[in-house]
Amino acid sequence: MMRVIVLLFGLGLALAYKNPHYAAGRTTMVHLFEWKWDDIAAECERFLGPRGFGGIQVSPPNENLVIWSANRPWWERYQPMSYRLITRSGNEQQFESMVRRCNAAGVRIYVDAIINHMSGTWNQNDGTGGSTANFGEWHYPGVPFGRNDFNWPHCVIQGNDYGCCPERVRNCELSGLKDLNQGSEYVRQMIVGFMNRVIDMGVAGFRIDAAKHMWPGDLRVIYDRLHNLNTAHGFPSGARPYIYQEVIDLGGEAISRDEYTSLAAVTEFKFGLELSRAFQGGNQLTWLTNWGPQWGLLAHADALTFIDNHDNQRGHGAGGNILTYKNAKPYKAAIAFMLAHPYGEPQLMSSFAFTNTEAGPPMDNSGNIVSPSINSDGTCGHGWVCEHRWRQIFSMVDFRNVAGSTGLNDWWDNGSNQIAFCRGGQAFIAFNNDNWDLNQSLQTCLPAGTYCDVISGSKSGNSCTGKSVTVGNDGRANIYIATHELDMMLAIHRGDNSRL
Ligand code: QV4
Ligand code: CA
Repeated sequence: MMRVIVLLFGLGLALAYKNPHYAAGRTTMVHLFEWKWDDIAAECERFLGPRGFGGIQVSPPNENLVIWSANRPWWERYQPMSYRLITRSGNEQQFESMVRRCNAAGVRIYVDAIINHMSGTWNQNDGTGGSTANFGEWHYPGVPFGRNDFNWPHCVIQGNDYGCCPERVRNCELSGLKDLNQGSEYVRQMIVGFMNRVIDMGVAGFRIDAAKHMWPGDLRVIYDRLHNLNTAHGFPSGARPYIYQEVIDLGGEAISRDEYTSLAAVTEFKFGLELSRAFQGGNQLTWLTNWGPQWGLLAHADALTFIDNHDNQRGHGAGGNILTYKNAKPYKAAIAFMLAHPYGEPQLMSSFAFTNTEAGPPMDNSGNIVSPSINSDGTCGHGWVCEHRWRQIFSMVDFRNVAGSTGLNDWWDNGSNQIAFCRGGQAFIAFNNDNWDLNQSLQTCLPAGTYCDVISGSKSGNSCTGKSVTVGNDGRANIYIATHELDMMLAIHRGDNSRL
């Protein structure tokens, strides 16, 4: 009996960390990589809120090492100097104001928490908030941390450690980054203090960077000491933060993602890898008929899903041929499939353009980040890609919101690369990745009427700027997707933005 109660309690706690606590009717988050807090607040009010986005993962908000010797790369933000909220994205007031303004617009904020380590050793030791460090002494006065707060004996993770040796993966340094000992009571207090400070400011949860490199037992203690979400920001009382742990597990390593699913959600890296392969023709779309755990993916409730992230879009972290904004046609299709399919908790990537994989965000000569500009057609300039503002992508966020909690039904395929399916009686999508046209009468599960395809265009008054689809009394419609078209999918749904 006691054991059953303990088990149920443990299960309840784990589920508690797997709810993103989006505002009603919202389903999707976007990573606004390297954006400034003031720009994010404006984006919540002018675009993300009105367009139905659920949340934003922001870049690490705590003070990091300034690395001019590598021309201020994006990865300097993964080298903490303290837990003060001051970075190139903004200071504490700006962070707090962003969280308040985004929550007011119905958009939640998730913090990228770097709690495995501090910085590496460099010849410059200035933090973005003015803190210094004595690397040789493992001394970070901005926290403060000293020698006793790190793992000993000193060691650095080697490639083959991942195959054999969990203790080394967790207690040695990840590429020279000084490895904190989360088993220490003092270290836990510093980490929990930082996380609770931003929870109290109104954030809804965390990405746990490098979770594979920390002991699950230590993480459990840290998570269980976190405050409930702040009800003054619209969260229900007793709500636990949403936590998704970065564990790259493509198989074959000593540490598995399954060691972390009892704690909270986990990033599912196989998801983007498999969809990238399929939409580039390396696997037939027909096989997606049983997409989800049968493909070796995590259970639905455990999975934070995405096509690309800030690492693998530039060849850091997990390997594989990942689709990005640079390969737009299959990328948009893979994103559309992710957002149309009920499996997983989806996250979009919003990038700055790059050729050099180390390069930081658009910046001026002093290293200040340059804000994105917004063009008259709604796209971004000044070096920002803003995938979340691409019509084919933000329209699918709306599609997912409309589909809600419905399941998948009326799957159709042609045995190769043409597929279609419904989400309850709410929404319909078709894909054509064959090199011949799709021209077929298909069941859409929608009420009779005329609908605008939200991929090739949008609704404008009483007409469509792109294709229109006529659904008959039997729910069927003729679906046409030619190979020469800009996009390989067509999507229609109930609700104002598609139905004429
Ligand atoms: C260099 C040498 C080391 C030497 C060290 C001396 O390579 O041998 O010991 O100097 O100080 C950078 C540099 C790296 C440098 C290191 C230490 O690339 O050359 O070491 O800093 O200063 C990002 C980047 C890393 C970067 C790091 C810190 O991807 O290249 O390292 O930021 O700036 C695994 C993990 C997974 C991880 C992934 C990248 O399991 O957890 O690798 N992913 C997350 C983040 C990622 C981030 C980190 C973890 C670290 O998503 O963006 O790494 O916080 O798969
Ligand atoms: Ca560690």
